[in-house]
Amino acid sequence: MTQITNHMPTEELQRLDAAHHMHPFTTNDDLEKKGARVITRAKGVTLTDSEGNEILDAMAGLWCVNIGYGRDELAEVSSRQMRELPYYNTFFQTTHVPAIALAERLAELTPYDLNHVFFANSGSEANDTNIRIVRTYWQEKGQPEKTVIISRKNAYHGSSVASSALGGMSGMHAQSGMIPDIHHIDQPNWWAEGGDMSPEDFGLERAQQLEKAILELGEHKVAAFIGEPVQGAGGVIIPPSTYWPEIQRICDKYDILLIADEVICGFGRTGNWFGSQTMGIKPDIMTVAKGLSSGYAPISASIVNDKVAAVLGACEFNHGYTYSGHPVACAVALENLRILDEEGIVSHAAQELAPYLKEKFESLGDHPMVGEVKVVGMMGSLALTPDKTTRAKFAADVGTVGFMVRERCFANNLIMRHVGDRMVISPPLVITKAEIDTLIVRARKALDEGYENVKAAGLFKAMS
Ligand code: PXG
Repeated sequence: MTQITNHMPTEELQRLDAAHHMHPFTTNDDLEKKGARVITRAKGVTLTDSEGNEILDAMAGLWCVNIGYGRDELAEVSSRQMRELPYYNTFFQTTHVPAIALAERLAELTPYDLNHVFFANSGSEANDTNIRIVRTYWQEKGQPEKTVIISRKNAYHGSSVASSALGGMSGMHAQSGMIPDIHHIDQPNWWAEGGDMSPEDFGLERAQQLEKAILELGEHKVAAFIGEPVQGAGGVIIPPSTYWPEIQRICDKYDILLIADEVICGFGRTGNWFGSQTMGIKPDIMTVAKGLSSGYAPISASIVNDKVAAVLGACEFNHGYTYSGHPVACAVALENLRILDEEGIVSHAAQELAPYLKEKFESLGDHPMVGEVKVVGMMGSLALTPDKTTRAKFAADVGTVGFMVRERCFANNLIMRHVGDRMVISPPLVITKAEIDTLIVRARKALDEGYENVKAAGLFKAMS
């Protein structure tokens, strides 16, 4: 058996990786030609790769390491918990202290009467749970025909077959098909789809598609609406101010359960503990994951309000995972929440860092290839365009230019993602102002170099 360590040559690690490890959202055969970057260590907001490069991680991993890398406290609680009780389940009338404590803490942290927590291990699993929760809720209320869940195109709710059907990513639908009774309306992406409308009128129009869909499908058939307060994987799409109030009005009017998918927005990302608070939403159900443990352990939850819990609690809920409420993951999450709160990380990010990040990130708006720049709390995006005034798309496949800029980010030791031709950031909430300055310097350099490459490839022109 080969002993594989951090000290092996990068090419050897890449060769073994390409030979045996299938990566998510990757053309795996390509890894044989160009190996994956091997990350070996991380501290604060900085990753180190096997070549010794120090990379500023402006994506907090995959939108999750809110607390930053390298917190010993989390390693210590997990080791303590593993020694004391490494595993026990929460099925069949058993429980344990870490699950009790985390559920109680989440009930306290979440707004309104979101007081009841069902644990899972990933955002996908929690959203699968939500599908079963809302359908069971209406069955138990004697309205079993209410099964349809309305979602949005370009939403991301996970990668399992059910949660990806709930999401609105056509590439995922193409590979696994749909599940019954999911309906998609258009997203509130004004930059790409707003045409000549004002953002406010456009926001209303997109929200009113929900009402149209309810009336078309039949009020008696619609169970719930799901949305990310701010779409993350869709490109950090911050909806116009008119959007969420209208969605809320429609859900209230037709008695439709409202699910806020807070997997990215939760735990300080948007300038409050939850994106629902930033956007003024009052959900019946919240999905949380990622920042719940800052990615140090896999854990997620569906958190439901008193109304939903009262109905669900009366029946046996035929649902659960071996690792629902895993004691080690719960202990890690609890410690993460303690640190986020007691060290004032969420409030400092909201009051001090977010305005600074906004000012600096917006300064990139003068770049010839940058159109809209949007920031909410500690997440932001910029739209690349060949023509700012007309918000034109490039005369190339969507994502070609975004990819070219992302390549230059990588080359400049900055992790900034592209979603199509939008560049997105979501740094750890512990980033310093000096590190934000470094982020901006590297982003501008990547944009400049990307721009030169785009022009050289003859792509700096608008689609006709
Ligand atoms: N909901 C939302 C809003 C998410 O962003 C999930 C659910 C699913 O969570 P899990 O833990 O099952 O992955 C997510 C996940 C990207 C990217 O490329 C985004 C996510 C995951 C992987 C990649 O932006 N979001």
